[in-house]
Amino acid sequence: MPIRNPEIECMPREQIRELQSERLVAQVARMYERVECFRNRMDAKGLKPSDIHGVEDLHLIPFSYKSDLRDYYPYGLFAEPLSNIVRVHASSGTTGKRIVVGYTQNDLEIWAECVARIMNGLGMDDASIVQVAYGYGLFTGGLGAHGGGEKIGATVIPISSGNTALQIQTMIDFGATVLCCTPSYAMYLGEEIERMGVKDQLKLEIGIFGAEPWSEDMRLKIEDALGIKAYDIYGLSEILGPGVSGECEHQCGMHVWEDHFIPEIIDPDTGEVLPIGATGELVFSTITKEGFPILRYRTRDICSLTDEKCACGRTHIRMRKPSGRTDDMLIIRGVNVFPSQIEEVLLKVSGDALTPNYQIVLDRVNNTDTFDVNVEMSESFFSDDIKSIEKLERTITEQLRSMLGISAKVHLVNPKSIVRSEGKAKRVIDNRKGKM
Ligand code: DLL
Repeated sequence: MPIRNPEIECMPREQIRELQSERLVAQVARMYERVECFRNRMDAKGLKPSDIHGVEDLHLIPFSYKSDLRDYYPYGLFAEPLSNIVRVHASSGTTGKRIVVGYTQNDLEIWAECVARIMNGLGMDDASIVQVAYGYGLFTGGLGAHGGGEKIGATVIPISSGNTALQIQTMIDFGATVLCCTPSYAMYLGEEIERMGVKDQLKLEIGIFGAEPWSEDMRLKIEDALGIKAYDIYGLSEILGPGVSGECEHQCGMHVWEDHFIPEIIDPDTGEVLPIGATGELVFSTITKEGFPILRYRTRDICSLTDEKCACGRTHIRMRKPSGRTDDMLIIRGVNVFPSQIEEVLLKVSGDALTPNYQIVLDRVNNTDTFDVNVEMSESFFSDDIKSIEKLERTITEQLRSMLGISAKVHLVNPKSIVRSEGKAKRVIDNRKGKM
Protein backbone atom coordinates (compact mmCIF):
# COMPACT_ATOMS: atom_id res chain seq x y z
CA MET A 1 0.00 0.00 0.00
CA PRO A 2 1.36 3.43 -0.91
CA ILE A 3 2.26 5.44 2.19
CA ARG A 4 2.38 9.23 2.01
CA ASN A 5 2.57 12.33 4.10
CA PRO A 6 -0.53 14.16 2.84
CA GLU A 7 0.36 17.41 4.59
CA ILE A 8 3.38 17.82 2.34
CA GLU A 9 2.75 15.62 -0.66
CA CYS A 10 -0.89 16.65 -1.14
CA MET A 11 -0.49 20.30 -0.10
CA PRO A 12 -2.82 22.64 -2.03
CA ARG A 13 -0.91 24.35 -4.86
CA GLU A 14 -1.48 27.81 -3.44
CA GLN A 15 0.17 26.71 -0.22
CA ILE A 16 3.12 25.17 -2.10
CA ARG A 17 3.64 28.53 -3.77
CA GLU A 18 3.63 30.34 -0.44
CA LEU A 19 6.12 27.90 1.03
CA GLN A 20 8.36 28.23 -2.04
CA SER A 21 8.25 32.01 -1.84
CA GLU A 22 9.25 32.04 1.78
CA ARG A 23 12.11 29.60 1.19
CA LEU A 24 13.29 31.29 -1.99
CA VAL A 25 13.55 34.69 -0.32
CA ALA A 26 15.60 33.19 2.52
CA GLN A 27 17.81 31.25 0.12
CA VAL A 28 18.53 34.33 -2.01
CA ALA A 29 19.56 36.34 1.06
CA ARG A 30 21.76 33.52 2.34
CA MET A 31 23.46 32.92 -1.01
CA TYR A 32 24.00 36.63 -1.65
CA GLU A 33 25.91 36.79 1.58
CA ARG A 34 27.87 33.56 1.18
CA VAL A 35 28.36 32.70 -2.51
CA GLU A 36 30.57 35.09 -4.41
CA CYS A 37 29.56 33.90 -7.89
CA PHE A 38 25.87 34.45 -7.09
CA ARG A 39 26.48 37.85 -5.51
CA ASN A 40 28.48 39.02 -8.55
CA ARG A 41 25.75 37.90 -10.94
CA MET A 42 23.05 39.66 -8.92
CA ASP A 43 25.16 42.81 -8.72
CA ALA A 44 25.79 42.71 -12.47
CA LYS A 45 22.01 42.83 -12.98
CA GLY A 46 21.63 45.57 -10.39
CA LEU A 47 19.63 43.21 -8.14
CA LYS A 48 19.60 43.10 -4.36
CA PRO A 49 18.08 40.26 -2.32
CA SER A 50 15.32 42.68 -1.27
CA ASP A 51 14.16 42.77 -4.93
CA ILE A 52 13.10 39.14 -4.69
CA HIS A 53 9.75 38.97 -2.89
CA GLY A 54 8.66 35.48 -3.88
CA VAL A 55 8.35 32.99 -6.74
CA GLU A 56 6.80 35.71 -8.89
CA ASP A 57 10.29 37.27 -9.02
CA LEU A 58 12.16 34.05 -9.76
CA HIS A 59 12.55 35.00 -13.43
CA LEU A 60 14.67 38.00 -12.39
CA ILE A 61 17.34 35.84 -10.78
CA PRO A 62 20.36 35.15 -13.02
CA PHE A 63 20.83 31.63 -14.41
CA SER A 64 23.63 29.35 -13.26
CA TYR A 65 25.52 26.89 -15.42
CA LYS A 66 27.64 23.76 -15.29
CA SER A 67 30.63 25.92 -16.21
CA ASP A 68 30.21 27.77 -12.88
CA LEU A 69 31.07 24.54 -11.09
CA ARG A 70 34.22 24.28 -13.17
CA ASP A 71 35.17 27.93 -12.64
CA TYR A 72 34.75 27.64 -8.87
CA TYR A 73 36.20 24.10 -8.61
CA PRO A 74 36.18 22.41 -6.18
CA TYR A 75 34.44 24.18 -3.28
CA GLY A 76 33.95 27.77 -4.43
CA LEU A 77 30.16 27.57 -4.69
CA PHE A 78 29.60 26.02 -1.27
CA ALA A 79 27.58 28.12 1.14
CA GLU A 80 28.87 26.36 4.25
CA PRO A 81 32.41 25.94 5.58
CA LEU A 82 33.89 22.52 4.88
CA SER A 83 33.56 21.70 8.57
CA ASN A 84 29.78 21.54 7.98
CA ILE A 85 30.04 19.53 4.75
CA VAL A 86 29.75 15.84 5.58
CA ARG A 87 29.79 14.36 2.05
CA VAL A 88 30.90 15.30 -1.45
CA HIS A 89 29.85 13.78 -4.75
CA ALA A 90 31.12 14.53 -8.24
CA SER A 91 30.11 14.13 -11.84
CA SER A 92 31.58 14.72 -15.29
CA GLY A 93 32.42 18.24 -16.31
CA THR A 94 33.09 19.24 -19.88
CA THR A 95 36.82 19.06 -19.18
CA GLY A 96 39.06 16.75 -17.17
CA LYS A 97 37.98 18.47 -13.98
CA ARG A 98 34.90 16.98 -12.45
CA ILE A 99 32.16 19.06 -10.97
CA VAL A 100 31.95 18.77 -7.20
CA VAL A 101 28.94 19.14 -4.93
CA GLY A 102 28.70 19.04 -1.14
CA TYR A 103 26.03 18.16 1.41
CA THR A 104 25.49 19.10 5.03
CA GLN A 105 23.95 16.57 7.40
CA ASN A 106 20.61 18.28 6.88
CA ASP A 107 20.99 18.08 3.08
CA LEU A 108 21.58 14.33 3.35
CA GLU A 109 18.45 13.99 5.46
CA ILE A 110 16.36 15.89 2.90
CA TRP A 111 17.85 13.78 0.11
CA ALA A 112 16.94 10.56 1.89
CA GLU A 113 13.45 11.95 2.55
CA CYS A 114 12.95 12.79 -1.17
CA VAL A 115 13.89 9.27 -2.24
CA ALA A 116 11.86 7.79 0.64
CA ARG A 117 8.73 9.63 -0.57
CA ILE A 118 9.13 7.97 -3.96
CA MET A 119 9.71 4.55 -2.44
CA ASN A 120 6.83 4.81 0.05
CA GLY A 121 4.59 6.07 -2.71
CA LEU A 122 5.27 2.86 -4.63
CA GLY A 123 4.17 0.77 -1.67
CA MET A 124 7.64 0.00 -0.35
CA ASP A 125 8.11 -0.23 3.42
CA ASP A 126 10.24 -1.91 6.09
CA ALA A 127 9.45 -5.30 4.61
CA SER A 128 11.12 -4.35 1.30
CA ILE A 129 14.52 -5.75 0.40
CA VAL A 130 16.26 -3.27 -1.88
CA GLN A 131 19.15 -4.26 -4.10
CA VAL A 132 20.99 -1.08 -5.01
CA ALA A 133 22.87 -1.79 -8.22
CA TYR A 134 23.62 1.82 -9.08
CA GLY A 135 27.31 2.60 -8.76
CA TYR A 136 28.46 3.66 -5.29
CA GLY A 137 31.15 6.31 -5.00
CA LEU A 138 31.32 9.81 -6.36
CA PHE A 139 28.28 9.06 -8.56
CA THR A 140 25.13 9.95 -6.63
CA GLY A 141 23.08 6.91 -7.73
CA GLY A 142 24.24 4.28 -5.23
CA LEU A 143 24.32 6.29 -2.02
CA GLY A 144 21.22 8.26 -3.08
CA ALA A 145 19.02 5.17 -3.45
CA HIS A 146 20.68 3.69 -0.37
CA GLY A 147 19.71 6.66 1.82
CA GLY A 148 16.07 6.44 0.71
CA GLY A 149 15.92 2.70 1.34
CA GLU A 150 17.29 3.05 4.86
CA LYS A 151 14.96 5.97 5.58
CA ILE A 152 11.88 3.82 4.92
CA GLY A 153 13.37 1.07 7.08
CA ALA A 154 13.87 -1.33 4.17
CA THR A 155 16.69 -3.87 4.14
CA VAL A 156 19.27 -2.40 1.77
CA ILE A 157 21.74 -4.53 -0.19
CA PRO A 158 24.52 -2.11 -1.24
CA ILE A 159 25.90 -4.33 -4.01
CA SER A 160 26.78 -1.45 -6.39
CA SER A 161 26.88 -1.94 -10.17
CA GLY A 162 28.48 -4.68 -12.26
CA ASN A 163 29.38 -8.33 -11.64
CA THR A 164 26.18 -9.58 -13.19
CA ALA A 165 26.40 -13.23 -12.11
CA LEU A 166 26.85 -12.16 -8.48
CA GLN A 167 24.01 -9.63 -8.81
CA ILE A 168 21.61 -12.34 -9.91
CA GLN A 169 22.73 -14.84 -7.30
CA THR A 170 22.40 -12.17 -4.60
CA MET A 171 18.96 -11.18 -5.83
CA ILE A 172 17.86 -14.80 -5.51
CA ASP A 173 19.62 -15.69 -2.23
CA PHE A 174 18.76 -12.46 -0.38
CA GLY A 175 15.19 -12.37 -1.71
CA ALA A 176 15.42 -8.84 -3.15
CA THR A 177 11.97 -7.35 -3.78
CA VAL A 178 13.18 -4.07 -5.28
CA LEU A 179 15.93 -3.38 -7.82
CA CYS A 180 17.51 0.06 -8.25
CA CYS A 181 19.83 0.54 -11.24
CA THR A 182 19.99 2.15 -14.67
CA PRO A 183 17.28 0.94 -17.07
CA SER A 184 19.88 -0.41 -19.48
CA TYR A 185 21.46 -2.49 -16.73
CA ALA A 186 18.01 -3.72 -15.68
CA MET A 187 17.40 -4.87 -19.25
CA TYR A 188 20.74 -6.63 -19.33
CA LEU A 189 20.03 -8.34 -16.01
CA GLY A 190 16.66 -9.42 -17.42
CA GLU A 191 18.34 -11.06 -20.39
CA GLU A 192 20.88 -12.85 -18.25
CA ILE A 193 18.14 -14.07 -15.92
CA GLU A 194 16.27 -15.46 -18.88
CA ARG A 195 19.41 -17.10 -20.26
CA MET A 196 20.08 -18.72 -16.88
CA GLY A 197 16.42 -19.80 -16.59
CA VAL A 198 16.10 -18.50 -13.00
CA LYS A 199 13.23 -16.01 -13.36
CA ASP A 200 10.93 -18.14 -11.19
CA GLN A 201 13.42 -17.92 -8.31
CA LEU A 202 13.19 -14.11 -8.13
CA LYS A 203 11.08 -12.24 -5.58
CA LEU A 204 11.39 -8.91 -7.37
CA GLU A 205 8.26 -6.75 -7.48
CA ILE A 206 9.47 -3.24 -8.21
CA GLY A 207 12.29 -1.55 -10.12
CA ILE A 208 13.33 2.09 -9.71
CA PHE A 209 15.37 3.10 -12.72
CA GLY A 210 16.95 6.34 -13.87
CA ALA A 211 20.16 8.26 -14.60
CA GLU A 212 19.64 7.94 -18.36
CA PRO A 213 16.79 8.34 -20.86
CA TRP A 214 14.57 5.32 -21.47
CA SER A 215 11.42 4.83 -23.48
CA GLU A 216 7.96 3.43 -22.70
CA ASP A 217 8.82 0.52 -24.95
CA MET A 218 11.86 -0.25 -22.84
CA ARG A 219 9.73 -0.03 -19.70
CA LEU A 220 7.44 -2.77 -21.03
CA LYS A 221 10.40 -4.94 -21.98
CA ILE A 222 11.99 -4.60 -18.54
CA GLU A 223 8.69 -5.26 -16.77
CA ASP A 224 8.26 -8.38 -18.82
CA ALA A 225 11.84 -9.62 -18.48
CA LEU A 226 11.98 -9.18 -14.70
CA GLY A 227 8.30 -9.70 -13.87
CA ILE A 228 8.08 -6.32 -12.09
CA LYS A 229 6.57 -2.83 -12.28
CA ALA A 230 9.26 -0.41 -13.45
CA TYR A 231 9.32 3.22 -12.29
CA ASP A 232 11.30 6.22 -13.43
CA ILE A 233 13.41 8.34 -11.08
CA TYR A 234 15.21 11.54 -12.08
CA GLY A 235 17.91 13.68 -10.60
CA LEU A 236 21.24 15.32 -11.20
CA SER A 237 24.27 15.82 -9.00
CA GLU A 238 24.07 19.61 -9.18
CA ILE A 239 20.60 19.64 -7.63
CA LEU A 240 20.59 16.57 -5.36
CA GLY A 241 21.19 13.23 -7.11
CA PRO A 242 18.35 10.73 -7.64
CA GLY A 243 15.07 11.80 -6.05
CA VAL A 244 14.57 15.32 -7.40
CA SER A 245 11.49 13.68 -8.90
CA GLY A 246 10.04 10.23 -9.30
CA GLU A 247 7.00 8.42 -10.58
CA CYS A 248 4.09 7.28 -8.47
CA GLU A 249 2.14 4.07 -8.98
CA HIS A 250 0.35 5.60 -12.00
CA GLN A 251 3.53 5.88 -14.09
CA CYS A 252 2.39 9.16 -15.62
CA GLY A 253 5.27 11.58 -15.08
CA MET A 254 7.65 12.22 -12.20
CA HIS A 255 6.49 14.31 -9.22
CA VAL A 256 9.05 17.06 -8.52
CA TRP A 257 9.37 17.67 -4.78
CA GLU A 258 8.40 21.30 -4.96
CA ASP A 259 8.89 22.02 -1.29
CA HIS A 260 12.62 21.68 -2.03
CA PHE A 261 13.03 22.40 -5.75
CA ILE A 262 11.35 24.90 -8.05
CA PRO A 263 11.22 23.70 -11.65
CA GLU A 264 10.86 26.00 -14.66
CA ILE A 265 10.84 25.38 -18.39
CA ILE A 266 12.61 27.98 -20.48
CA ASP A 267 13.36 28.63 -24.11
CA PRO A 268 17.00 27.48 -24.31
CA ASP A 269 17.88 30.18 -26.84
CA THR A 270 16.24 33.24 -25.30
CA GLY A 271 16.05 32.20 -21.65
CA GLU A 272 12.37 33.22 -21.58
CA VAL A 273 10.16 31.27 -19.15
CA LEU A 274 7.63 29.13 -21.03
CA PRO A 275 4.09 28.35 -19.87
CA ILE A 276 3.30 25.07 -18.17
CA GLY A 277 2.94 22.25 -20.70
CA ALA A 278 5.46 23.73 -23.16
CA THR A 279 8.61 21.84 -24.08
CA GLY A 280 11.95 23.51 -23.39
CA GLU A 281 14.97 23.36 -21.11
CA LEU A 282 14.42 22.31 -17.53
CA VAL A 283 15.76 24.72 -14.90
CA PHE A 284 15.88 24.06 -11.15
CA SER A 285 16.28 26.19 -8.05
CA THR A 286 17.12 24.52 -4.75
CA ILE A 287 15.35 26.35 -1.93
CA THR A 288 16.39 24.26 1.07
CA LYS A 289 19.88 23.05 0.17
CA GLU A 290 22.54 24.32 2.59
CA GLY A 291 25.92 22.99 1.45
CA PHE A 292 25.68 23.57 -2.26
CA PRO A 293 22.61 25.68 -3.03
CA ILE A 294 22.01 26.74 -6.62
CA LEU A 295 19.35 28.90 -8.21
CA ARG A 296 17.99 28.72 -11.75
CA TYR A 297 20.40 25.96 -12.77
CA ARG A 298 20.28 25.19 -16.49
CA THR A 299 20.07 21.39 -16.56
CA ARG A 300 20.24 21.22 -20.39
CA ASP A 301 17.57 18.51 -20.20
CA ILE A 302 14.71 18.99 -22.65
CA CYS A 303 11.45 18.38 -20.89
CA SER A 304 7.92 19.58 -20.11
CA LEU A 305 5.89 19.95 -16.91
CA THR A 306 2.26 19.33 -16.05
CA ASP A 307 0.21 20.50 -13.09
CA GLU A 308 -2.81 18.38 -14.03
CA LYS A 309 -4.26 16.46 -11.11
CA CYS A 310 -2.62 13.10 -10.57
CA ALA A 311 -4.77 10.11 -9.62
CA CYS A 312 -2.43 9.43 -6.69
CA GLY A 313 -3.64 12.59 -4.96
CA ARG A 314 -0.26 14.29 -4.83
CA THR A 315 -0.28 17.91 -5.86
CA HIS A 316 3.39 18.39 -6.74
CA ILE A 317 4.05 19.21 -10.39
CA ARG A 318 5.11 16.34 -12.64
CA MET A 319 7.83 16.36 -15.28
CA ARG A 320 7.68 14.15 -18.35
CA LYS A 321 10.61 11.93 -19.27
CA PRO A 322 13.43 14.17 -20.53
CA SER A 323 13.52 13.74 -24.31
CA GLY A 324 17.08 14.88 -24.99
CA ARG A 325 19.64 17.54 -24.18
CA THR A 326 20.49 20.98 -25.47
CA ASP A 327 24.23 20.33 -25.14
CA ASP A 328 26.46 17.56 -26.46
CA MET A 329 26.54 15.49 -23.25
CA LEU A 330 26.18 11.78 -23.95
CA ILE A 331 24.94 9.28 -21.40
CA ILE A 332 26.75 5.99 -21.97
CA ARG A 333 25.81 3.08 -19.69
CA GLY A 334 24.45 5.67 -17.27
CA VAL A 335 27.68 7.68 -17.21
CA ASN A 336 27.80 11.27 -18.44
CA VAL A 337 30.39 11.80 -21.14
CA PHE A 338 31.31 14.98 -23.00
CA PRO A 339 33.13 14.63 -26.35
CA SER A 340 35.52 17.33 -25.12
CA GLN A 341 36.75 14.95 -22.38
CA ILE A 342 37.73 12.42 -25.04
CA GLU A 343 39.47 15.11 -27.02
CA GLU A 344 41.42 16.10 -23.93
CA VAL A 345 42.71 12.54 -23.44
CA LEU A 346 43.69 12.23 -27.09
CA LEU A 347 45.62 15.49 -26.97
CA LYS A 348 47.41 14.44 -23.82
CA VAL A 349 48.37 10.98 -25.09
CA SER A 350 49.05 11.79 -28.66
CA GLY A 351 52.58 13.21 -29.12
CA ASP A 352 52.68 13.31 -32.90
CA ALA A 353 51.19 9.84 -33.34
CA LEU A 354 47.58 10.96 -33.80
CA THR A 355 45.73 13.51 -35.91
CA PRO A 356 42.97 15.60 -34.29
CA ASN A 357 40.38 13.54 -36.19
CA TYR A 358 38.36 11.17 -34.10
CA GLN A 359 34.85 9.79 -34.00
CA ILE A 360 32.73 8.36 -31.20
CA VAL A 361 30.42 5.56 -32.34
CA LEU A 362 27.62 4.46 -30.02
CA ASP A 363 25.25 1.58 -30.50
CA ARG A 364 23.06 -0.67 -28.43
CA VAL A 365 23.68 -4.41 -28.62
CA ASN A 366 21.78 -6.80 -26.35
CA ASN A 367 20.39 -3.72 -24.61
CA THR A 368 23.84 -2.57 -23.58
CA ASP A 369 25.54 0.53 -24.94
CA THR A 370 28.61 -0.12 -27.05
CA PHE A 371 31.18 2.68 -27.07
CA ASP A 372 33.85 2.82 -29.77
CA VAL A 373 36.36 5.59 -30.35
CA ASN A 374 38.05 5.71 -33.75
CA VAL A 375 41.16 7.86 -33.88
CA GLU A 376 43.19 8.62 -36.96
CA MET A 377 46.91 7.91 -36.84
CA SER A 378 49.27 10.50 -38.27
CA GLU A 379 51.13 9.67 -41.49
CA SER A 380 54.37 9.53 -39.50
CA PHE A 381 53.07 6.97 -36.98
CA PHE A 382 51.19 4.85 -39.53
CA SER A 383 53.12 1.63 -40.22
CA ASP A 384 52.86 -2.15 -40.21
CA ASP A 385 54.08 -2.22 -36.65
CA ILE A 386 50.94 -3.76 -35.14
CA LYS A 387 52.53 -3.99 -31.71
CA SER A 388 53.09 -0.20 -31.43
CA ILE A 389 49.57 0.45 -32.66
CA GLU A 390 48.09 -1.94 -30.11
CA LYS A 391 50.19 -0.44 -27.37
CA LEU A 392 48.95 3.07 -28.12
CA GLU A 393 45.37 1.78 -28.31
CA ARG A 394 45.80 0.29 -24.85
CA THR A 395 47.23 3.52 -23.45
CA ILE A 396 44.31 5.55 -24.79
CA THR A 397 41.83 2.97 -23.50
CA GLU A 398 43.33 3.17 -20.01
CA GLN A 399 43.41 6.96 -19.98
CA LEU A 400 39.82 7.13 -21.15
CA ARG A 401 38.77 4.68 -18.47
CA SER A 402 40.48 6.72 -15.82
CA MET A 403 38.94 9.97 -17.08
CA LEU A 404 35.40 8.68 -17.68
CA GLY A 405 35.04 5.67 -15.41
CA ILE A 406 33.82 3.45 -18.26
CA SER A 407 35.55 1.43 -20.96
CA ALA A 408 35.66 2.34 -24.62
CA LYS A 409 36.96 0.24 -27.48
CA VAL A 410 39.68 2.33 -29.09
CA HIS A 411 40.62 1.75 -32.70
CA LEU A 412 43.51 3.52 -34.37
CA VAL A 413 42.47 3.95 -37.98
CA ASN A 414 44.41 4.81 -41.12
CA PRO A 415 45.31 8.43 -41.90
CA LYS A 416 42.53 10.32 -43.74
CA SER A 417 40.02 7.49 -43.23
CA ILE A 418 37.56 9.47 -41.10
CA VAL A 419 35.21 11.32 -43.41
CA ARG A 420 35.82 15.08 -43.33
CA SER A 421 32.89 17.35 -42.96
CA GLU A 422 32.50 20.70 -44.65
CA GLY A 423 30.84 22.26 -41.67
CA LYS A 424 31.07 21.20 -38.05
CA ALA A 425 32.99 17.95 -37.62
CA LYS A 426 30.64 15.05 -36.92
CA ARG A 427 32.25 13.69 -33.80
CA VAL A 428 29.45 11.45 -32.62
CA ILE A 429 27.57 8.75 -34.47
CA ASP A 430 24.81 7.63 -32.17
CA ASN A 431 23.11 4.54 -33.58
CA ARG A 432 21.22 3.88 -30.32
CA LYS A 433 18.19 5.92 -31.29
CA GLY A 434 15.11 3.74 -31.63
CA LYS A 435 16.88 0.86 -29.86
CA MET A 436 16.02 1.88 -26.30
O1 DLL B 1 22.26 10.55 -13.01
C1 DLL B 1 21.48 11.04 -10.78
C2 DLL B 1 20.63 9.83 -10.81
C3 DLL B 1 21.12 8.64 -10.33
C4 DLL B 1 19.32 9.92 -11.28
C5 DLL B 1 20.31 7.51 -10.31
C6 DLL B 1 18.49 8.81 -11.25
C7 DLL B 1 19.00 7.62 -10.77
P1 DLL B 1 24.18 12.85 -12.95
O2 DLL B 1 25.20 11.80 -13.12
O3 DLL B 1 24.60 14.19 -12.49
O4 DLL B 1 23.09 12.40 -11.94
O5 DLL B 1 23.42 12.99 -14.34
C8 DLL B 1 22.32 13.85 -14.47
O6 DLL B 1 21.32 12.38 -16.13
O7 DLL B 1 20.72 15.90 -16.24
C9 DLL B 1 19.79 13.83 -17.16
O8 DLL B 1 20.35 14.23 -18.41
C10 DLL B 1 20.13 12.37 -16.91
N1 DLL B 1 19.06 11.68 -16.17
C11 DLL B 1 18.99 11.43 -14.85
N2 DLL B 1 17.86 10.74 -14.57
C12 DLL B 1 17.18 10.59 -15.75
C13 DLL B 1 15.96 9.97 -16.12
C14 DLL B 1 22.31 11.27 -12.03
N3 DLL B 1 15.17 9.37 -15.24
C15 DLL B 1 21.73 13.74 -15.86
N4 DLL B 1 15.60 10.03 -17.42
C16 DLL B 1 20.45 14.54 -16.00
C17 DLL B 1 16.39 10.65 -18.34
C18 DLL B 1 17.96 11.19 -16.77
N5 DLL B 1 17.56 11.22 -18.05
